Amino acid sequence: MKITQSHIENSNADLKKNHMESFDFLSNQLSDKGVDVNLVVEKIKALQIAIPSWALGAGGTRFGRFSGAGEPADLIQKIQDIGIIHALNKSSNAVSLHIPWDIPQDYEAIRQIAKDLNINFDAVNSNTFQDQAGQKVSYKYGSLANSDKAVRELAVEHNKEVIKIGEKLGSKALTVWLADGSSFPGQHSIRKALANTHDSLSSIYEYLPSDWKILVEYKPYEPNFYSTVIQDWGTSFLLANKLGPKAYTLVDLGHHLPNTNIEQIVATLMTEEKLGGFHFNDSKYGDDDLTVGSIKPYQLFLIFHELAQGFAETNNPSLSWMIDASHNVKDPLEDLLQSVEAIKLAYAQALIINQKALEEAQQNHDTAKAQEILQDAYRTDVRALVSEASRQLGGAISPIKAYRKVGVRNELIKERGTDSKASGL
Ligand code: LRH
Ligand code: MN
Repeated sequence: MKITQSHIENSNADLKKNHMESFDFLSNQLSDKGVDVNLVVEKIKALQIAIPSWALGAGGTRFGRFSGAGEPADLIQKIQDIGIIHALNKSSNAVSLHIPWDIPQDYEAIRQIAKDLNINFDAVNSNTFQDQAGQKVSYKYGSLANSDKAVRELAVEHNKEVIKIGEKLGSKALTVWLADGSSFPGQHSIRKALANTHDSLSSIYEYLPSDWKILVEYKPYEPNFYSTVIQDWGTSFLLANKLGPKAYTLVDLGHHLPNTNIEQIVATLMTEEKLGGFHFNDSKYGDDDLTVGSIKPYQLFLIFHELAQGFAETNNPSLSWMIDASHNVKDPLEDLLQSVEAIKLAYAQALIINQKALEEAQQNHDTAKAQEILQDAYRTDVRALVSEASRQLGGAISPIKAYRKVGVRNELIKERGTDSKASGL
């Protein structure tokens, strides 16, 4: 099924009057505070978030998976689903593929469908955390870090294959996340594992096309539960620096130990111009891969505060903005629509912060005033700004209301049946 302009107009017709009143009221309030509302709306319109190809079906845990209905059964249907999301919110014009879960069978067909739906190809993800059928050696004890040279070589070859696939689709970045580590003290040499990883990444780096980036994703634990070779931002940053100018750190919001100050990590990486991108999600405990902004919206706001300032005051290059989520109970497309909305809301709140007044308060060590300035922006209901940005781009004032009004899931079930199952996590 495809979202048509009349689908959008039907949904917007119900909401337009209230929306324009809210937008006008908010615009006047913000203009009185010296905010350039048009500039803020333009910046929100320019923000595009890539959708993960592995999160368009129901996710699961080791305790089970409750399959959804009308799931995309192949890559073409996945790109069609991302086309539905992008048609509704005009802010999801890219897909991030995971290989081998989503190897294109017909490149020309995939490129054509993506082009028709205005979908680009963001970073491609390698996978050396699962053994493939017929694989000669196993990744059970690691891949790029493995003490066994043959395993490391296989993992390096896989990453080169992933780059080749990405090149055929127009992608310009490779994301490497390693499950490599140990679950018991003494299981492997922590220093040798890190040295092997650097060695292997160097071989991949040499193979990287000149206009590509390699995004090094870190994670403190799972599936290994004692040590993970690339466990934190410092290790990723260390490797990215050793590899060279095309290597950057990727921040997955769920990959931090409790109470980690993620916005400080973002600020530090931007100072070093080594922030490469994000895997947005939210979590209460571990790598829960929940809807963005569903658990810690204030943290997301503080991260976008650092991003907005970082882009104004550092030369950190443009980022790969991507979601990485898993949907155990929600409709995957609704979950992704809510995540993109939450990201745009946090960005809008960050863009209306009175930076000048904040710097003055910081200079005067007026901590209470600084908090007042920050939370004035956070406590401003900016939903009308985000809706207006979508409306001006020809999207839905409320993407999730439009999704339900059109009855997208029922249409997909009519087309695909209830048993089609999406590959991925
Ligand atoms: C690891 C991770 C990584 C992906 C996977 C799907 O937890 O965040 O980004 O490869 O999820
Ligand atoms: Mn991730």
